[in-house]
Amino acid sequence: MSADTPVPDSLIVVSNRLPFVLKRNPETGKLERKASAGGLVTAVAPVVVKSKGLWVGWPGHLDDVNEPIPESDPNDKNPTSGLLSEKVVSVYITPKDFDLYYNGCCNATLWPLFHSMPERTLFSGDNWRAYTHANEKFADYTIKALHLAQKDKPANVKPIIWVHDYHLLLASNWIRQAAEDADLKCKLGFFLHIPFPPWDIFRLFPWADEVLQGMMGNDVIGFHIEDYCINFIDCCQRLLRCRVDRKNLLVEHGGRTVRVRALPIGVPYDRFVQLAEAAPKVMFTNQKIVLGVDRLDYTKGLVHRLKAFQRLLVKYPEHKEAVTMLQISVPSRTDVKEYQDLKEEMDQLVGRINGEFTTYNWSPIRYIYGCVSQDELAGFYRDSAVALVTPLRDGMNLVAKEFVACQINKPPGVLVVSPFAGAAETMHEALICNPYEIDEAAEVLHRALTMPEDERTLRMNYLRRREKTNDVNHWMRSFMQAMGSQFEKEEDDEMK
Ligand code: GDG
Repeated sequence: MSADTPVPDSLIVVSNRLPFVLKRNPETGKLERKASAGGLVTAVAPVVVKSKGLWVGWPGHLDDVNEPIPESDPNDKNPTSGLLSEKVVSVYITPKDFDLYYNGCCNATLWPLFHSMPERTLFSGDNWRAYTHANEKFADYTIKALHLAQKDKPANVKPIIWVHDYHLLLASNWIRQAAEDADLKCKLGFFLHIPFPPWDIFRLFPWADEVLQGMMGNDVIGFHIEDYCINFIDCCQRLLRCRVDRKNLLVEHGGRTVRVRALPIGVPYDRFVQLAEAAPKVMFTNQKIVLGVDRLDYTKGLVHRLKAFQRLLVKYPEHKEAVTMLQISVPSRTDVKEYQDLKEEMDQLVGRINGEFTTYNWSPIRYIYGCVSQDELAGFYRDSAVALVTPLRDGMNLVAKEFVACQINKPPGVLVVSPFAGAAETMHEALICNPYEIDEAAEVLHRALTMPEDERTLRMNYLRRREKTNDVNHWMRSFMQAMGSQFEKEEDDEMK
């Protein structure tokens, strides 16, 4: 948290998962708490702690729901360590309901639909009902948190409730209504971490109106980029018949005005620089590394990326034995069939490409299906010649930004970004590559691998400067400011 981050009266964060993972130690039988090192938690948790706020979320499947959440290790320097168990509100959902809500509606329906992939989208009434039910539960627990946050505080305290992501699109409206009924004051904000699709895709969802009404419970809604804001405003106008102001990004609904804002997320830049400074040199190869780092997800364009690399080796054989592709694929949503199929496809493709090109002392692709430590990751970011960030669709993409932060070597490497990632909106000096055009993608990769040093340096300097300024603390600050000014300027917001 930076010194000038506005600290609200009390910040209540609501997200699908709590900001740490609980695991039972098989030897002691005790629950243990493992911190999350993600940028979101790093930026947000200290503000929750400082504002004496709370975090509402699902703790994982627990056999005994009355078992207390363990405290973190007092020597632990992680950002959630000040988040004591009484500052955490656990949302309990039965395993069966959680499966329909999370694997079903969230990951088999909303995820592909919001990434504009309707052919992968499963429409199921049962899943939707479980989603509705889960959102009601999250809303109930948030109201409990609001009671706790206001206990022993002056009557004029107005906590900020900040709801995150596509898992909780409906919760805000119920929170608002229940808070009003109980005469509890609060401000409500929402941030969507994935794209908001265009109207023509969004309207395919049979319960599209309900989703929009749920979101309308907020005072401020943040998206990564302006395109998503415009898509959302379009949907409100066309499906809910709201009055909208596109210039000022305002939507009027039920006598209230909701502010829509483009607030692009950043990364903990300084932390990645420190990790890159400390990481040992990557020793496994003396070839140039072309790096990919992704959750194993069909939106990330992994199959297209491998095919582009294969094409590069055919078109430009001079890269054989001179370049190695390192693809780190973190297992993700392994209960969902689409993800199991993708794993199968990737395993086969890696095998085919390696079979086609491997020589006595070189294999073109090193494929890690698993998670590496953040220290190790920083070393890979630093020592790679090219990072390929080529999703078919991506809300933002933090890997592009983390790579740039870790590029401390001179001369630096090259960032290649898909135009379909939110990151491409601001990372103007990256090489842009349409992942669907395999031939063209191979050309862009060749260009990146042969780019002169001075051009690499110039591009990387601009990229690094921008990401350092617009880091994750800047994002946090911008959201808090957007929330704060909502109430200072309430009267100005009324549309003429
Ligand atoms: C959603 C949106 C948006 C990856 N492999 C390892 C590892 N990672 C970390 C990276 C990065 C994170 O995972 C991935 O972040 P992304 O932004 O790329 O993607 P999503 O998970 O899909 O996130 C996305 C984001 O929310 C934030 O708003 O940018 O568009 O889809 O931080 O470093 N970390 C470690 N080992 C790995 O092997 N330690």
